[in-house]
Amino acid sequence: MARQTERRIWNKAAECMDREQLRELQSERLRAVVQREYENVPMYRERMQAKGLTPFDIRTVDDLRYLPFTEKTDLRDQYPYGLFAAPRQEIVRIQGSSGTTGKPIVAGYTARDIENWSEMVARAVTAAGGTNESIIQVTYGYGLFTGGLGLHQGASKVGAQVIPMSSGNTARQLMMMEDLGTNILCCTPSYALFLGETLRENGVNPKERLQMKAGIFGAEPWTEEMRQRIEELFEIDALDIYGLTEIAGPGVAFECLEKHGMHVNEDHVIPEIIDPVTEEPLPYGSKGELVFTTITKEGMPMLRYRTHDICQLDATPCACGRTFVRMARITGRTDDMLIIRGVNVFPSQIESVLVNVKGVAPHYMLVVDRVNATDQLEVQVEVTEEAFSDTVSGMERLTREIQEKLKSVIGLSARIKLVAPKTIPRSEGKAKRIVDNRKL
Ligand code: DLL
Repeated sequence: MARQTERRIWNKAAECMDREQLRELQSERLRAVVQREYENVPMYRERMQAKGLTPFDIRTVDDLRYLPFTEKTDLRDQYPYGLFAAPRQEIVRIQGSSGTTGKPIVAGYTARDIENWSEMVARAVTAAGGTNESIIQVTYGYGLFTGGLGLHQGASKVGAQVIPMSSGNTARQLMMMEDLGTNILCCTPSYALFLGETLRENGVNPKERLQMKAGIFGAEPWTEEMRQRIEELFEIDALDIYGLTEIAGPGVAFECLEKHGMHVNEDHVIPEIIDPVTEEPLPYGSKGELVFTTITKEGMPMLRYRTHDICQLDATPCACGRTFVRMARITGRTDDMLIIRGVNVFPSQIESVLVNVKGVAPHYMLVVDRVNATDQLEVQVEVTEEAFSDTVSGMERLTREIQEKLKSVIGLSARIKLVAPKTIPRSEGKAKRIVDNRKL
């Protein structure tokens, strides 16, 4: 395929900016965001004061290292509005994601935040070949999750015809793809794989019946092998997109056609790689934990947000002409968060449900597998001695109760397996609660 790199850049002035100039811009924006946090968010003011810092101490991006970190638990502790840095009347949107226990974490956006976020996604859509001629099917979930609305806004910004399918209903997704002539599909890579396999099982030859050209896939880790398989199934270019609710949503970084890492939108966020244990910043090329500081956000800016995603940054020039650094695929996490069917799940969320169910003991094991390209979660949980001697219908009732409560907290259906007392292995150190059989 002939590469039309020039036409595949949405905002050349920003995306191909000279790196010295970018550094200046980042420093200027960093000063403004630090000032905003210090004035409006007590948590940040107190943390800076505890380190003996005032906003005047942060002059350039080199001073970033002195700023305090932010953790997901801070969003939980400040839930819902404690980290908002704009007045109520200026917040026009709330999005959310899983917290570490029962409550979600929420992010607030001003109108300008939505505009900037759309800009970031528009760059990703353009890199995938999206234009005002394109038909783009958004199969990420709409709602608090940032995937649906995020891709929708970016695709609308480039003027594409958007089909807001949201997730689920495979037969309908494939029907619309064929009938409406979708060119770009946006969904999780595992769902893309499932859609592609279903398509082939139905005997559809994409070259004859579809108009598909590319896919923008993210929200969960995937591999080069998965990319190849999806590309073969649909005969498209499959590109990665990364993001997280705390920082904006999808579009924090996106892949170009070189398929060699995702360009980080560095005029809106500053990425760092740190050693997760010593918390010291590491040079480009080192593997470590990814940390972001937002530099244009108004609603809920973040200083040095620890993503717990493990990856590397590459600052060498990219053949596409963009100058933004590239982040490698996410290879793991420094915490125990799982991503199941694109949904973030913490074992602590599941535990918070189980401790409130009468008849079960707080001993459990999570077994994750991928069957027919779809993630399956099994929760094995021990019942108490009394519940164990209950009738079959009593056990069924218990299973249903756990299933329903879990669904309402984590938003996913899980298979519940009740097991006899004292059968889940006890560990002497840190409990091993996860068996992940997916081959990533
Ligand atoms: O998953 C935002 C998103 C939506 C990204 C659609 C891409 C496409 P959260 O629900 O807050 O936001 O989850 C963020 O998901 O810290 C990573 O662990 C993981 N993640 C997101 N994108 C990727 C990716 C959205 N491309 C968390 N590869 C992040 C690997 C990803 N992991």
